Amino acid sequence: MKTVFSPRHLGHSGNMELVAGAIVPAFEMPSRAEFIMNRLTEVKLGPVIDPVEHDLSTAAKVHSKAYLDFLPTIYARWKAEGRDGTAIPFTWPTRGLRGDVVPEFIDGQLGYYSFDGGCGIVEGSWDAIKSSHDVALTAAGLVHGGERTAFALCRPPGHHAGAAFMAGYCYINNAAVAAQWFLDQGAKRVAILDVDYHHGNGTQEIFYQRADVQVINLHADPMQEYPYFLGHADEKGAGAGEGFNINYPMRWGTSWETWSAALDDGCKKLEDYAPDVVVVSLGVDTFEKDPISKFKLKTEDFPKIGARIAKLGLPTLFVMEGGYAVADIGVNAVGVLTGFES
Ligand code: Q9C
Ligand code: ZN
Repeated sequence: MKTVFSPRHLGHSGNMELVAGAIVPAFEMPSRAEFIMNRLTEVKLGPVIDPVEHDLSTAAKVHSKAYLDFLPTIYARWKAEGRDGTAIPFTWPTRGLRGDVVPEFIDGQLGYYSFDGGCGIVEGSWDAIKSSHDVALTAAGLVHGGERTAFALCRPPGHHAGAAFMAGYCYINNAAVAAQWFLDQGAKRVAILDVDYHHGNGTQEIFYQRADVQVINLHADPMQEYPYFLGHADEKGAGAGEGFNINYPMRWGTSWETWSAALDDGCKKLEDYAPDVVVVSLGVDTFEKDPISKFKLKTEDFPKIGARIAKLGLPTLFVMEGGYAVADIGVNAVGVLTGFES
């Protein structure tokens, strides 16, 4: 299996986030990608190639123009206010406030175009975000070109980013852009299978009213876990998209037995949908030792995830999402990929 990877992710370094009442170094850190790279080299997964630059025309079909115009400008505007460090939002247009007027000042705009304080921006963030987007599209190109599978080693991740907001370490929704790109190349139906510990709220929102992308999410119950405000089992899609969004919320403490039953059910629904291609939002924060998560998957479980997905017999693009047990992230993420190939 080929991997697409860009060292430009390193621009997104030194980022901070708001956790439990404190601004702390972000759990989503550069070493995550480096551990995955080291592991896939160690097991000789296959060639690692650089991304090809892509313009934002596909991204503009899943994100708003205003949001995509805003993202690259954030840090320069932050600095222009005499600030340094991480640009972090602190105020949001919640219920009862005006969501239809975009404020002028940078702090107001950061709030307007975000969901939480876990999506800071530093000097090199935009370049890394753009490279992550290019990684996803380049890997999608490999699958479109006839490879059975490819691995987009994206950093930063994407699945919390919605049409017009960043959230939870995510800025551009790489998996959503890739799915849209497959459709633009002639695919009739694309399935996104999101196995990250957290609900992929951004992906759900983007495709909620559409029948051409089936979105299947396995995740921690939003009653207990971030993103809290989306990801319930009764969210099934709307309008033309009704029936094409499927959520499997699971309680803290979930281990392989329960989780794999949900995966199996999701895979059956995916087969019924008969997509031309599968995009896997690959998070490994379901791991028992993940520092911000509360599922109990073990290292030996990850290859079984890959094997189950392989059984679908469909062209499959893996897009890296979360996973914060840095010392184990390489073995676990690459475990899914080798399990797929076995
Ligand atoms: N107690 C992804 O996995 N913050 N994003 C949690 C820690 C949100 C995770 C705070 C976690 C977002 C791509
Ligand atoms: Zn996650």
